[in-house]
Amino acid sequence: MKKLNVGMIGGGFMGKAHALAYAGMPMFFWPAPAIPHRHTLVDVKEELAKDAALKLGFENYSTDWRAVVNDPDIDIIDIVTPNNTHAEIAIAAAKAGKHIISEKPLALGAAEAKTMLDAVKAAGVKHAVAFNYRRTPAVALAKKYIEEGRIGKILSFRGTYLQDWSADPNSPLSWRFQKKIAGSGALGDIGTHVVDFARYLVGEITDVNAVTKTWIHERPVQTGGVDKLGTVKSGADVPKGAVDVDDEFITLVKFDNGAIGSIEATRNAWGRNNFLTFEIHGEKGSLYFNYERRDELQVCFADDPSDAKGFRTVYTGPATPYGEGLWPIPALGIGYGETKIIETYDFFKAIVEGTEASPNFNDGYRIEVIADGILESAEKGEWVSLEKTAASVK
Ligand code: NAI
Ligand code: SOE
Repeated sequence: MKKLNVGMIGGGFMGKAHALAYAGMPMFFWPAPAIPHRHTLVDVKEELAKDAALKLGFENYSTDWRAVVNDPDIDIIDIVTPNNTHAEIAIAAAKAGKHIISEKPLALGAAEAKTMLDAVKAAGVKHAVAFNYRRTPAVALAKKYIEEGRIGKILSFRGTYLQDWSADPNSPLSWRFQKKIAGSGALGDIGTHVVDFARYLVGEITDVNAVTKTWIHERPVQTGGVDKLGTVKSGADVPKGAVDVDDEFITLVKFDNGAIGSIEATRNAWGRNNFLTFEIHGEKGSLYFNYERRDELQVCFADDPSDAKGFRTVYTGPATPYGEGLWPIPALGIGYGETKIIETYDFFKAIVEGTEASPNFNDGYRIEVIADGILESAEKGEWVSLEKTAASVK
């Protein structure tokens, strides 16, 4: 069976998730399209790279991503580093003829994302952006129902992504609060996952009207190289650094097919952990999903008998999307790891079969256009047409 050698750049939180997926993919989806070989892991310091390679099962380690990108033995470059590094690594990898999967958000903004899209198109390599939540079987089931016309023409989409890991002002100044590294705040970090749902399930977004807020303007500076998100609280005596991104945004949206909706995200919602949800209303029914109960899709069909009409729960399992590879009976439990395993399976299939991966850098670019539009709208206090935003990207 064909083997594809992976060079993974970054050995943090997402490094772990992607490494798990490389190990697990053939165990779930057999015969696998190709066997992922964890060839080389790169991180910024030798001790980080060596430790992560050992922990995550990579054969080699390096501190030089350029050398790995240009290594003729490497087939795939996997970018799991902070957002400000995605473009430089992806463009070099495309020039070296490597297939690329990049974590989200694709870039710091639409202009940078466009340079990445142009590079992969020119090189003719396969490219994917890691919006893995759409790989949750219940989300893929919602897509199937929509495509089958089970809820009819879509009228509206309401999407949220609410977390609380940074609601405490003493949680550290992660790179996620620094514009030069993250690009934006809750918008790029978690809001883009909801935008991906909206585009995947409903269609292209054409107009936005948004507000953004920064609630906590400074946070304790972290010591040590490894990002701790909200997990380590600091005392009052720790030096503070400025937050220059949004903590929260809410936007109205219009879709090109006439549907309307709203999208919101915050990391300051006490009690909400990974409250990634959507509710979709169509002319013939409604669908509701909440990632915190990710084995379930809530459905209501207008033609259900009137004495039994109302939301009911469909549990995902062997009969629902990706069920053939997952667990043998419904509701055994889908986890974050399985979404990454499915993402890897789909990406490897695209490479081996020569098809377009999805979501890919074009989707990543469009999502950056929408994110830029949201920031512009919040600043101007008015509706923004995304065609104009896209047209202004050189
Ligand atoms: P992290 O901070 O935990 O890990 C990043 C790693 O990259 C660190 O080990 C760091 O030392 C390393 N690194 C930084 N610059 C580097 C360079 N130039 N060369 C080599 N290594 C470098 O960050 P995390 O949480 O893993 O995030 C990485 C990316 O994944 C981000 O773009 C983030 O938005 C995305 N992400 C996506 C998630 C999803 O659900 N799809 C979940 C969490 C993060
Ligand atoms: C932090 O908000 C984070 O790790 C995001 O970066 C991820 O994209 C999300 O999936 C989980 O939360």
